[in-house]
Amino acid sequence: MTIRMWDLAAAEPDRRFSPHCWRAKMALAHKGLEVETIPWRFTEKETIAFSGQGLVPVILDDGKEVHDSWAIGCYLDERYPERAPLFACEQAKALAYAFKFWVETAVHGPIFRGVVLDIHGSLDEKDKGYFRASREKRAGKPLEEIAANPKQAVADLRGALTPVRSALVQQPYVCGSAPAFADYILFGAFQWARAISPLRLLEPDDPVYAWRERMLDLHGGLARNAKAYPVWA
Ligand SMILES: N[C@@H](CCC(=O)N[C@@H](CS)C(=O)NCC(=O)O)C(=O)O
Repeated sequence: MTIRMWDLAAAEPDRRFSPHCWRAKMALAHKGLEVETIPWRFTEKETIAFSGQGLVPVILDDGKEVHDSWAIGCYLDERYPERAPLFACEQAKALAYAFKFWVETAVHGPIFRGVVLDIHGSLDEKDKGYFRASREKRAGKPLEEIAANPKQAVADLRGALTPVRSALVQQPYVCGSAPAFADYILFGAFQWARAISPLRLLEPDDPVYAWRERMLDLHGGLARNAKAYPVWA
């Protein structure tokens, strides 16, 4: 039975820009599972009320509801152990869990500062007020102030990526010779930016750029073929 997934969309229903939803979609593809994605807007809380909370991704797999991208990754490995693992062992899973929090602070932070106005500009009209109010409350300042220095945001991002860059000089994926969930965690952040903003985050001579190219090609070009801005050559 096809898995259903509620997936954050901009005004254009096929512009899917959530970093957390991208993790889940890449994980589902990694497992070779069929998924039907349902475009969802920030203010459509009632649509996912059955999950008992208000964030996406949410999946329904044969009547079983799972929300939160990390929980979805764990669920998929438990439910489908015969398919390619997202975590090679408990130790790899624990390390990926720590990596997730690093990505959400060191990587999501500067990307958000770089693309927040593009996000706002791309949203369905009914979402714009909610997005502005919730993000301004969280940051304690107007969106325009958060976005005041995109050059600095890009420089901060490139600096933050130093440890991952060093690893990617030696190995093709964060997880080694083949991609796994930690790669999808980091990649979700890049696909978030690429889906919503023309801001150039990486230079082509950056090993992280080459990694992103490999990630874009995975699973039949799932991410590359999604609606997005071009990756600069
Ligand atoms: N920890 C959650 C975070 C999910 C999350 O923050 N989702 C965002 C989209 S990227 C959302 O649904 N936001 C709705 C809102 O802000 O009201 C996960 O990893 O899935």
